[in-house]
Amino acid sequence: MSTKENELRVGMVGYAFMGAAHSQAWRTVNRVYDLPARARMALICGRDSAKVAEAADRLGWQEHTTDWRELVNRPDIDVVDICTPGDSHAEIALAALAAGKHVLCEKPLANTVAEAREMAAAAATARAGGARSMCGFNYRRVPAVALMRQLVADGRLGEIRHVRATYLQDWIVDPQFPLVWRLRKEVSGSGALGDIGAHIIDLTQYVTGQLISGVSAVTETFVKERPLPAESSGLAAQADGAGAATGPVTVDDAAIFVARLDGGALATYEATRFATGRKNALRVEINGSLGSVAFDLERLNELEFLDATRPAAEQGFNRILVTEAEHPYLSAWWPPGHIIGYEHSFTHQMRDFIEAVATGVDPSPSFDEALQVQLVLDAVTRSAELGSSWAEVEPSLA
Ligand code: SOE
Repeated sequence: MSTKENELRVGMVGYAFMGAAHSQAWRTVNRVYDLPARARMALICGRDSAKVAEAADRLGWQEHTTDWRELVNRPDIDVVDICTPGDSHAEIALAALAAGKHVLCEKPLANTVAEAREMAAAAATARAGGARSMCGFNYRRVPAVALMRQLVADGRLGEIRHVRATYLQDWIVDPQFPLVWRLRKEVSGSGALGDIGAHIIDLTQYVTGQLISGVSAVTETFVKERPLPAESSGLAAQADGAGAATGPVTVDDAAIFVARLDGGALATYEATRFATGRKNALRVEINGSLGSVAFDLERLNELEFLDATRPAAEQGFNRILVTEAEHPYLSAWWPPGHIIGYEHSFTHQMRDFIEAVATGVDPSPSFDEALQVQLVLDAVTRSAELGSSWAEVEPSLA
């Protein structure tokens, strides 16, 4: 904390969907949680000066700029929060770490393994000087997901045998949906695989404590050419009108793979933007020798738990309503039974980040952990390119 005692001055780069989600969390976190430091929304950065000025006003940032280099080098900024597309993560994070800032970077960490390795190495160097870094896999911070992890860690599931994870969306089923940045490899690194597949990879590894060691994968790009967008916008983009010029889709629309986990479990993963009717359907089921758990993001205040040690007559999946003070993250929120939503996962993420930074502890997922997810993405891509042949996940310490 370089400025006022117990204050972390945040500079955020990006103001679209993730920028708005992070702003909401920075605004809320100290109002809900009693933390050793207070986050100040000091400076927001974006390419378009009129739009970033409007975003600063709407989202609650004190100042705005169009120059991210100014942001990372300003002595009064303690934390750099990166909410841009993947093609700028590495450059901004490396500059911020070199300037001694704490860094929070959206997922996936980078567009390539080489970039992710460089970022993890820079994070290790910066750590020696007291700068902390974390990657924003926000779904870890859904209370029901954290509870799943606790149940596994407490041995309630016994030996983990199966992991079944799907993340299904449908926002590009229409072939007229334009060629937004998420569909261009040079900007996003990959398609459904890195955007939503990365979430279920991180989530399942976090919950089970086991890492994916190898995969066999298929990927597909169903719609290979799309109209160019009116402007390079996000999920709600419009095409540039009838007869618009088109361009090639250079990422996967869907990625499906089987995997082995290093603790002995077998796993299946499916990430797609073509699951017609499924909007943001992240589901995970884990089966162990003593029980099973199932989570569905569309019912995020619930967790299904089967305890196979109970008498046969009482067997069956129980619905735990994850809304109680005894559950992770929830004692600071509402009275018993009052539900929370998507945005709370980001508030919880900021809570853990602030606490770690203020107490000099490494937050998780670290850049090392995010590099490991990147190595899984890479193995999936290699396997798919080689007709689904088995691909080992490279070790992070290569
Ligand atoms: C778009 O697919 C997206 O917004 C992802 O980028 C997010 O990480 C995910 O949380 C929701 O879907």
